[in-house]
Amino acid sequence: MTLGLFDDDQPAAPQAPEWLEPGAVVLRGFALPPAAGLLQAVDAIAAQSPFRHLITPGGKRMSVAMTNCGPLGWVSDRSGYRYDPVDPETGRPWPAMPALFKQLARDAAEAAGFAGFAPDACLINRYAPGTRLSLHQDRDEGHYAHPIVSVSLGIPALFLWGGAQRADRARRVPLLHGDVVVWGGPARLRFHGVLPLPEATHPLTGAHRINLTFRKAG
Ligand code: MD3
Ligand code: FE
Repeated sequence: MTLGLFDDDQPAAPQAPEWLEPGAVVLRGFALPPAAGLLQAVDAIAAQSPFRHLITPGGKRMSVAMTNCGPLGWVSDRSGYRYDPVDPETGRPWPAMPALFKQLARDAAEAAGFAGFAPDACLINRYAPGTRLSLHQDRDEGHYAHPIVSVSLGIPALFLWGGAQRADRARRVPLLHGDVVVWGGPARLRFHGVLPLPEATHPLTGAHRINLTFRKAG
């Protein structure tokens, strides 16, 4: 068997969708064809709105570095979480969402049964070795009717897929370079997180994992 830790192990042919539960589906390798272009676009976005470590309402510095593109960006500070049309760091609108991003999000949502997905927010998370994202729910978007599309690039991570309560047992789902997950309907309010990223390097991202999450937030 293959561990799937390297690009060379990843099949070129489309993989069958893996359902985690109703409303949550993993599309293995769905973003492999555009991956290099996606990462180039991330660099261009970060040149305008740099990655930064946001502060939680509780005053803690998040270990994930974040930026955004599109009409709305997710931000956190001492006053709370919100979607903001302006990057508070630059005082300017977030960089535009590249056509490549919009098309990928739309195609992935359609492959999961959500036709016509048109996200207005793309949160870009950057993980370095040791970076983790503790269990949380995504509740800052009003539109639970729309799915969330997440794209994993670079170093593989172990994603935690929990239940409706924080204390519910979480399963560990490996997310590799090029994997896309679509979360909709009943799965939208599940607790989820990411285990600390291992020390590793990836040919396209070096010592990082990049995750794009596309949402309809406005
Ligand atoms: C399940 N990001 O940004 S992506 C987040 O890998 C976030 O960076 C993780 O959780 C990451 O909020 C996980 C997968 C994901 C994104 C949003 C979800 C899973 C989700 C919303 C609801 C349920
Ligand atoms: Fe989340």
